[in-house]
Amino acid sequence: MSERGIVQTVCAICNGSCGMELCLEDDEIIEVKGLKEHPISQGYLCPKGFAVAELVKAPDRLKHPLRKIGDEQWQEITWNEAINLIAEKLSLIKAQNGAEAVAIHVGQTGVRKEFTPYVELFCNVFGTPNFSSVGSHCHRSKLMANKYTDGAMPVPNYENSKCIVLWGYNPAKSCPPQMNLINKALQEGAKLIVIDPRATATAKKADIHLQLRPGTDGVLALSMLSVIVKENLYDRDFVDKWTIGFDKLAELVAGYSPEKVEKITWVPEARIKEAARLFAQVSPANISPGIGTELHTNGFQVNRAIAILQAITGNLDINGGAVFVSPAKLASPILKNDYDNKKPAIGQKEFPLFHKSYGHAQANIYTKAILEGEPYSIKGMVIIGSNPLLMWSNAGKVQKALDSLDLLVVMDHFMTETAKLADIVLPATTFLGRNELWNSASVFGVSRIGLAPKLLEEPNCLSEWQFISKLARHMGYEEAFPWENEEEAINFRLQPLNLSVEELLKMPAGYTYEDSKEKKYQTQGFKTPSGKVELYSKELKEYGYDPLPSYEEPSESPESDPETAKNYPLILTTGARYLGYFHSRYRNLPSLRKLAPEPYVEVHKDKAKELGINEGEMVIVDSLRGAIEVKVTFTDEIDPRVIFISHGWDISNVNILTDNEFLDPVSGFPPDRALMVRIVKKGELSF
Ligand SMILES: Nc1nc2c(c(=O)[nH]1)N[C@H]1C(S)=C(S)[C@@H](COP(=O)(O)OP(=O)(O)OC[C@H]3O[C@@H](n4cnc5c(=O)[nH]c(N)nc54)[C@H](O)[C@@H]3O)O[C@H]1N2
Ligand SMILES: Nc1nc2c(c(=O)[nH]1)N[C@H]1C(S)=C(S)[C@@H](COP(=O)(O)OP(=O)(O)OC[C@H]3O[C@@H](n4cnc5c(=O)[nH]c(N)nc54)[C@H](O)[C@@H]3O)O[C@H]1N2
Ligand code: SF4
Ligand SMILES: [Mo]
Repeated sequence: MSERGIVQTVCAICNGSCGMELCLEDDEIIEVKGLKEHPISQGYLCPKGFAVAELVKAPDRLKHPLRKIGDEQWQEITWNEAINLIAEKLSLIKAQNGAEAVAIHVGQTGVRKEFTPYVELFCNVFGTPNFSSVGSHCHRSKLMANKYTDGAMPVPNYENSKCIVLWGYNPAKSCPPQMNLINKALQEGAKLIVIDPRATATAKKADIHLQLRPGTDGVLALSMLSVIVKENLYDRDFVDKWTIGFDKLAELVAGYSPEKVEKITWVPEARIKEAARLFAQVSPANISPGIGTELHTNGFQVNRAIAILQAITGNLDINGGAVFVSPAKLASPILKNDYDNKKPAIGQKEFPLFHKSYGHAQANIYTKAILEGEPYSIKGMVIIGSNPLLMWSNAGKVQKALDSLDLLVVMDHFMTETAKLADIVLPATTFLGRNELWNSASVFGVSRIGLAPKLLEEPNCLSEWQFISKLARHMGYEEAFPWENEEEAINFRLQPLNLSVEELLKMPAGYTYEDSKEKKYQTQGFKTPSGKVELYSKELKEYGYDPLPSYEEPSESPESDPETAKNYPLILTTGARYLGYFHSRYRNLPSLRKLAPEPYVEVHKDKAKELGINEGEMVIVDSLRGAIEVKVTFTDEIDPRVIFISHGWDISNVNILTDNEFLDPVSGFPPDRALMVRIVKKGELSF
């Protein structure tokens, strides 16, 4: 007899962690609902959450491990066979080229997921320093900027805020439960400033929208600082007691008057002043920097300048400002400094502070290692929950690199463009098929941890933890991988909290591990070398970087390279999020595909007229890296000098156009949001 029941869990697709209620009959999802009792999402689910049954049952889900036996020809194999083959090949590469010739990459799927530290542990015991994650192009540029300014990344506390700045961040699309909190604050009278090259729906409801040239965020921030310093709008007491380097900062920002910066950013001088005054005078206030500030060659320093705005206005670690919330203290399985060899990780030399901060390789330059043997060759890669062919910058080069590996293993739900290049493809469970801890600290500033339990059996699929632990044990690493199952491994992680899986299962709303307190720095100081907010960072200077958040033009801009701009006169920004998609995911799910059926280049109609192109026409967009064909749609939301293309499509893959040569010098992040391109009518460019 079939068994039907209602179960509660948390959606693990994005960081929103919405409460979810599923009606299950055996292993079928009969109904998906938002969980009304969930303290943050309160019953909300976005279209992706509602599509979870479609995802689980998608007819094109991978159902078996596969081994490539010819061009687009695959043979079904068992998990044991797959693990044997992978272990054999990894050992061979290690014997012939050294363990460092293997790189393992975990994509967005692994962010804050339980399996990720175990994958890193596998790299440790295998002996490769080349573990990398999506942190190579997501979030870490701003995390590092905050680390080298205030010691840690504070989380905006929207609920109590009177002024909210969304800076290259649009949670209406990227994290709706956060947008719901922001909307509540706005209803209670909070002011909204949006800094975005696009007049998004969020920008349209802002009190002030600064519509800047993509990639000029840094100089805009310096100019806002110049107004705040000149007009004495900063918190003098906080600055005197808790910062170092204010005089040097004041000297720097004095050179960036709004009058001068208007010409660079395209933002009218009066608006820059208005925004600076509003932000500094309405308290408490906070800034949420999004990926729009990070995916630039100057993204690290942009985020230093933003962090400084947050700090010197006295909005750090206060309710309604941005607060420091510790992550839950979990046991880490990662073995530090236990590599067989001492080869540096890929990117360690080029981006030493990135490596020092995370101990990881910088995936954006794997292509160089693979194709040019610089600083040494990578011969094998295991890619878990990532789709580099569509998501990594300079995709043409990425394809060449992945194609030339001796071994490529991809673990995914679907036969993605990247999986098609693999030697072995492994079918993963969805988040409903594995045990998963969730934590609200870094997104909502709430010190709460909980468990989303395994709810479904997904035949022939393994969770990532199961795969990596089976592979490790098969290769003789039982000592490092003593856990018999996922539950034991999670119990190990929970030890410092004195909690267990069993106990967490009885706490559907989660366990609160810390009381929130304001101004913790008054007793503990800031987690920087000086214990203060470092407006001037000696450590940055020691590493050869600018100790102040100076502004550099993007690597590709009409200002930095006017010669190239003559041929490539348009500025391309890419990747702003669509509610129904998650990067390259879900174009195969009908309920989501119908929300955005095809990719477009968005062009202002005045520019289209000038170029003689029509709505719906296929054109070629060309950059210094490559060219793609894409359909034109008109928009009046962006400046005529800027065009926008969404990311994640296999047809019209915008990452063919993006760059992985000129990267942010501190974080190694790629410039996906400000590049020089041109639009050419079809037939006018051989392709
Ligand atoms: N539905 C959905 N949600 C997601 C994701 C998804 O793919 N789909 N991805 C998740 C991930 S991994 C991330 S990192 C987050 C990102 O979430 P957000 O940080 O909100 O990122 P985006 O929506 O990509 O970009 C935000 C805004 O940046 C603007 N922008 C573009 N260029 C610039 C610039 O040069 N300067 C400024 N100031 N703004 C610019 C864009 O116009 C856009 O409105 O979203 C997460 N949530
Ligand atoms: N041009 C441009 N490029 C960008 C960006 C941009 O704004 N513009 N944004 C960048 C950012 S912020 C990010 S985070 C990256 C994201 O880059 P990726 O991490 O490569 O992005 P996804 O498309 O989410 O790839 C995830 C893959 O994991 C699979 N998957 C989903 N769930 C699971 C699971 O539970 N287990 C396993 N094993 N696989 C699963 C999906 O099917 C998909 O193929 O892209 C970056 N690339
Ligand atoms: S916003 Fe959507 S994808 Fe994100 S957690 Fe909520 S339901 Fe899931
Ligand atoms: Mo991201």
